Amino acid sequence: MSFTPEVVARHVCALSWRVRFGAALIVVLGASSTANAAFTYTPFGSNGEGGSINGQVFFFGSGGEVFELDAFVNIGDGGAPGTSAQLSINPLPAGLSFGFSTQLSPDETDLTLTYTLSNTSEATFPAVWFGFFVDPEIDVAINDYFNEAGLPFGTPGPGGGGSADSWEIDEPGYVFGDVFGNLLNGDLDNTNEVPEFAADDVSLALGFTLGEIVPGGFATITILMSDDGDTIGTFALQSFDTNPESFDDLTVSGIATVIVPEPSTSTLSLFFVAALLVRGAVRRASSRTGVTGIRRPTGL
Ligand SMILES: [Ca+2]
Ligand SMILES: [Ca+2]
Ligand SMILES: [Ca+2]
Ligand SMILES: [Ca+2]
Repeated sequence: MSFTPEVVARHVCALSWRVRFGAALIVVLGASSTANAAFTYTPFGSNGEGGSINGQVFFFGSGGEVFELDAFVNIGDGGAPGTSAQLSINPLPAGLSFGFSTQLSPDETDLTLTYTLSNTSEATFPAVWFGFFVDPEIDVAINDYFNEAGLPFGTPGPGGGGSADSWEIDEPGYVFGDVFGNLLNGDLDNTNEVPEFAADDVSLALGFTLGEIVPGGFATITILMSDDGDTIGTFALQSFDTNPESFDDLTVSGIATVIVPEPSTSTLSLFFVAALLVRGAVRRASSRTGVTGIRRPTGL
């Protein structure tokens, strides 16, 4: 990303907030101690948005915090770039309704986010894509957020349900990363731009190709955020601090399920009545012609 005045202002704003937040962390938490101290957070936004940039206080481990958390929905209308709905600020495509819920594990080390996309229209959405984005920071008060790195592990899913089938680890777009643009395009680049030897500000994104959602059908995307390394499915991304004195990490993984509705009771009834009518008509025709409809094998 180029250093336009808007980008510089955004970065300065983010940095300013982070410095203030870091000072608060020093007061509240003191120095980083042990990892796996659990998630603590205030309520998410109505569309599942989270993190301080979205007005939420969201801590993990002993010194981790979420700066931004958001989701993106792309309905593949011709594959044109920039067509994703960013759920914190954009309305969903007409005919697609949205649900969001959270569940914290009893030991508070794993937070499950559940997103549901339902087709309430009478037309099929032929190519739906869902993207999850999180910008975590670790021990900002001690060593800032520029010394962090990411790591993908496991095998991405095939698409159409299952584990994330695309991913991205990148600087979140304030300086050089292209992950935000890729989320808006519904097209992650499956590249880690912040490995351990090139530590910087880390953000993580998972993409799920959901494919077709028929009328009455829906898709559920379950995201597991873990501060003790737990995962679901076959693929995950992890963010960690390269300072050996900073022990926290954040692991994200997910599974998507696409549901095609069963025929409704009324539809089944109509089908049953139609089948009976056809059967009756065949019998009447058979009685007139003497054909039973069942042929014996010849020669018997
Ligand atoms: Ca756990
Ligand atoms: Ca750090
Ligand atoms: Ca990238
Ligand atoms: Ca970050």
